[in-house]
Amino acid sequence: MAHFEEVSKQSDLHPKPAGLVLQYGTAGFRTSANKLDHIMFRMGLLATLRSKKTKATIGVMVTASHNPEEDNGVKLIDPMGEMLTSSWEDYATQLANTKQDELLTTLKDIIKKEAIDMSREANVFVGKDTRSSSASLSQAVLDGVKALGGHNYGLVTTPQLHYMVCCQNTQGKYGEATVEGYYRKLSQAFSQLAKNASNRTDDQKHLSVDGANGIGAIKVREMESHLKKHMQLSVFNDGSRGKLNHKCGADFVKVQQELPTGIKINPGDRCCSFDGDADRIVYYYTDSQGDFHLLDGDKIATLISTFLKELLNEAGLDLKIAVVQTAYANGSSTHYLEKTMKVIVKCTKTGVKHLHHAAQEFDIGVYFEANGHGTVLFSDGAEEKIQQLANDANINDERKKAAFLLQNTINIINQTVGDAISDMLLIEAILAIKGMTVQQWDAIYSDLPNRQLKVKVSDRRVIDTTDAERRAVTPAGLQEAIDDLVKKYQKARSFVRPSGTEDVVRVYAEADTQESADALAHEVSLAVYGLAGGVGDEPKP
Ligand code: G16
Repeated sequence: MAHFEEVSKQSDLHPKPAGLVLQYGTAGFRTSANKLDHIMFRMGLLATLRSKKTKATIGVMVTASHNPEEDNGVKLIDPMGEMLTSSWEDYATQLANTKQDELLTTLKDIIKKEAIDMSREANVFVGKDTRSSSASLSQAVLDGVKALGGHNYGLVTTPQLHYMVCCQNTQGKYGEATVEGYYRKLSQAFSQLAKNASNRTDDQKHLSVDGANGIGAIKVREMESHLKKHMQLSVFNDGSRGKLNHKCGADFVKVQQELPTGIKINPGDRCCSFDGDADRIVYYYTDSQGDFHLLDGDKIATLISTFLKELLNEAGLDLKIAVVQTAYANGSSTHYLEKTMKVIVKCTKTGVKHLHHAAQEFDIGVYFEANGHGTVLFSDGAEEKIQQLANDANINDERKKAAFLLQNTINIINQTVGDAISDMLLIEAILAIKGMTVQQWDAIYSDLPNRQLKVKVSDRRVIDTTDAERRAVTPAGLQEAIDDLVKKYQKARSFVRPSGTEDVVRVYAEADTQESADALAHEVSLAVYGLAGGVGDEPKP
């Protein structure tokens, strides 16, 4: 892109449809795949600029994650494997929406504002999910980075790309920047942890995985041979037949609170679902009555933070641990974490980028969205203290073992972003070490019944929120209406927010019974429909 003429020429091959306006949302750009070619090309350009600016490798992931197969999307990954910094999200939106003949001017503006030295080298890692549109769209990204040395990783999960970007920019300190290197690092840590479990039967080692017919299924199969001794996997919805995310995957299971299609299990079997790009995971099982039980991101955060707190106690380490959640966190989980576990709990806006930043403020920050998107961050200081303790020859066996488990916990976790495969391995290791069944894990606390709904409105931007999305500021009267409805029910809570990945308004409600949660969610949906410009049929109970 030292050559603007080349940009112009290439850009003509990726024209922007007139009038189309898109925003860099919760997780980058997301919409129907057929509207995204120019966005991909332009994000290739932006990633190149970001790389020159940061003097580091930048990632571009082509995926629409939990959305239907017909959609696609793109998100940029910053040098340490984290999400693109927010000031550059604005450039992404500007570049996406600039008219075809003004592209060079916008590009030059960004270069000037950021004082980018265009003679620098750029390096961009590009990855894609299994959607049918992802091949040509990732090629459009590569066209954008073309003259500047983009590296095409092909099919990878989103967290694998985040991981490889971080490895590359830390010169291998975080690990080897290859998918094989990722498998090796995680599986070695898993084996070390699993060694500390008491003997388990094959049944206890067994886990059923719903791959959402996406990239996660392919990657977990690739990894299987590394895990064999300590884990037995059955992979369902592996993409050989069904459609991506259709009646399966983490989002379907969480929102519908039912088993995914295509999975064959017995009562009590431990199961999990990934989403379309394998950055989310939820667990579940059915009981002898056939009832479905979900263990979502809140239960995962509770399990992991309990495990870490116990290890810190045993190790005699005084490190500050916190759990970061969003408004979707079940009220029972927040209550349990604050009152019983006595850990600090923070609430941020939806989107892992917000949780990630909040978690960075603590020695150990466990962050999870209720939808199963999350990970654990260890500060440099915390890692050093754990390392020092592990190397200390004068400590007793209990402290030594705790330090060893903490070290391997750090290695099994993908600290760059939420990662279904890494989270799965950590959860499996914790359950094995604690000798805990999925039912015992589930019994730590009982979720308040809840319901999530979607409402179609003509322009979802009419809804503005505050207080980490727990209250609506506009349209006028909406929050008052929600407050009045909530008062009718016991232990009730409800909020609404515009989605950043789909063209809908999301409604969440919880209450003391499922009937009440369902009724409240429906009534709040009607209020949104009436006050925020609902389109189509009125929401039905
Ligand atoms: C993305 C984000 C998540 C967010 C989810 C839903 O997930 O990465 O942090 O919770 O979208 O966002 P919204 O409610 O704004 O549509 P994914 O798995 O689709 O990338």
